[in-house]
Amino acid sequence: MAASLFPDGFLWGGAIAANQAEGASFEGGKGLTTVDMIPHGAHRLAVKTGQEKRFRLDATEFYPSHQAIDFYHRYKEDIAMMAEMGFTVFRTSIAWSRLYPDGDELTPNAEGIAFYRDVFAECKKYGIEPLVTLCHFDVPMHLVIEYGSWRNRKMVEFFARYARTCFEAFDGLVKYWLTFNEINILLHSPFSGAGLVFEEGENQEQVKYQAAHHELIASALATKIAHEVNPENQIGCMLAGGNFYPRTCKPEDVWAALQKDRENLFFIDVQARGAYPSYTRRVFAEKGIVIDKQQGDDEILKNTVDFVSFSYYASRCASADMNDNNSSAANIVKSLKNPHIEASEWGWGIDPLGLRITMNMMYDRYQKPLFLVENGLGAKDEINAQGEIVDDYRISYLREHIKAMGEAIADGIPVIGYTSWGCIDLVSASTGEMSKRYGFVYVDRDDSGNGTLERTRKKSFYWYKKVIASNGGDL
Ligand code: BGP
Repeated sequence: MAASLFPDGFLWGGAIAANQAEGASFEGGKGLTTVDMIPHGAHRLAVKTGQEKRFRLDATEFYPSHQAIDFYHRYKEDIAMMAEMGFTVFRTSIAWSRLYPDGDELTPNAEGIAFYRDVFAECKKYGIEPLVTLCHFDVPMHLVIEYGSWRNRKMVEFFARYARTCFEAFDGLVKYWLTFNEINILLHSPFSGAGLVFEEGENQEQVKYQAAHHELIASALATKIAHEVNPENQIGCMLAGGNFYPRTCKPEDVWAALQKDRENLFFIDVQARGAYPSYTRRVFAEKGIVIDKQQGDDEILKNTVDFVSFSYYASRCASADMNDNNSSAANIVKSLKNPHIEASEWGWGIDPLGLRITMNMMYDRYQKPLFLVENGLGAKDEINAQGEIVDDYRISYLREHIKAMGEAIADGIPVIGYTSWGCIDLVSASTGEMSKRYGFVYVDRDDSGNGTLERTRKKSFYWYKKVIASNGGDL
């Protein structure tokens, strides 16, 4: 067995999100959220990107988030399986609308608080540290309809109230928090990312960046509040990560890749360094963007995060002549195909060295501890005649990425932990399907919502258990 590159106390675990796992969308006083309006099927993309307005549920359509994998009723069984693998961290999110069904109430829904207290206490029972995202693609629909979601400054107040409620109600149970999941996805999938729906003819870039400003202010305020409630709280930002490579060494391609990286890193530049980066002046001017800032905003933004978290599935590739016809989405962000690497069935480039490159770049840039909070391979699993799921492809993907993360640690980067995505199978955010699976645990449910929901350990379950037991030494 090779010596472990991981420090003592490194947190090992997995990640899920409320809207992709809990189901029970109409229980416990929960209000409807953006993701509850995103149907499975032909209209999915148009709704997700804010090009099609859907403020009402169509009874003939199927909404995967409404039932998901029923984590809401089965969390004890599920967390016990995570404990069996030896998890020391479990990432999930709080559904904002379980605590504030409409989002703009003054007092929270006690049933929602009780549910999450139970979930976090269950984790603690096994010595698992919860890592909790405050908003993972699920803005309460009432806030979208009444206020236009994050395009409206009022959202800052609603979010700050919700965040304070969480920090106070779960104090002593939760120490690690993330404000917005993949905050940069707001630019690429504006409705699922931030509840934005566009009016005809408006400058969508202006709307997106104004909404981004409001989220950045809300995130900084939440960070401030978290530290006031308990100085032990550790707050992270969260980026849909993955560096852009230039398609060739032509200077124009290198410049294009740098611009693409900046487009995503802009958010973390603000959250981790505490101010708008200087390059935004020119970029905003060229796009006709004028940010409406309030007095005091620059001060608020100085409340920087304690650590930088990110998802990494694939590296990306850009060129000067990149356009909608020659690029496709790899984890929502458009990228050219990279001829030097293999890709998953969904075209996401598989690139473990890209993870090491991304981590080195991020640490060079931010000098804050990193936390890899999503990584994994979406794949179609088969159950064999013996009733087993032999997912060697998943093991091999994870092994290579964990190795690359180990190398990044050996490069001198402090890394808090690793939560692989979808440790139990759940609904895919991009496709809305169950058949794109990430889990160590198989869930019997198909793309139309049929199945017993029974849980089965895959081969990767036993492999990951061994990885954790050896602190990453036995891969
Ligand atoms: C990220 C999201 C997750 C998750 C993951 C995998 O963008 O934060 O919610 O779903 O990607 O993506 P997908 O489910 O589309 O395969």
